[in-house]
Amino acid sequence: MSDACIFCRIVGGTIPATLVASNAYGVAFRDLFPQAPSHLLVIPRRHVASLAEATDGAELGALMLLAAEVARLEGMEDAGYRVVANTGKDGGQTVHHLHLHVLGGRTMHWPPG
Ligand code: DGP
Repeated sequence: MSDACIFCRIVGGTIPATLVASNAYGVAFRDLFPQAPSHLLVIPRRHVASLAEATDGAELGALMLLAAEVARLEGMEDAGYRVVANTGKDGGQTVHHLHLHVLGGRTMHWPPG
């Protein structure tokens, strides 16, 4: 847990966020700058800087299951949705605490920008 990390502070409750779901390993909340009608972020409770730093398969599995759960809660299961982990500079990562974007509610395009 780092006081300098926005997402650690959301986990700790010192920065407000709209929480949607959680499990033992992670929490899911609404993105402050949504890029789709439904845009959630799924993050680990402990500080992991990015997917490149991840080492715990149980943690990553739990985060993916939480992403699927929030997609179900948002009613996106049938129409589909996208899960993205921007990683590092070329990946476009701006917050250096591992997070899965869960995007849906509209048709996604490929290739991404
Ligand atoms: P990325 O660019 O992949 O690192 O995505 C970071 C996302 O985090 C971006 O979509 C905006 C979101 N975000 C940044 N600061 C906050 C915040 O304080 N609260 C919430 N809910 N989302 C945030």
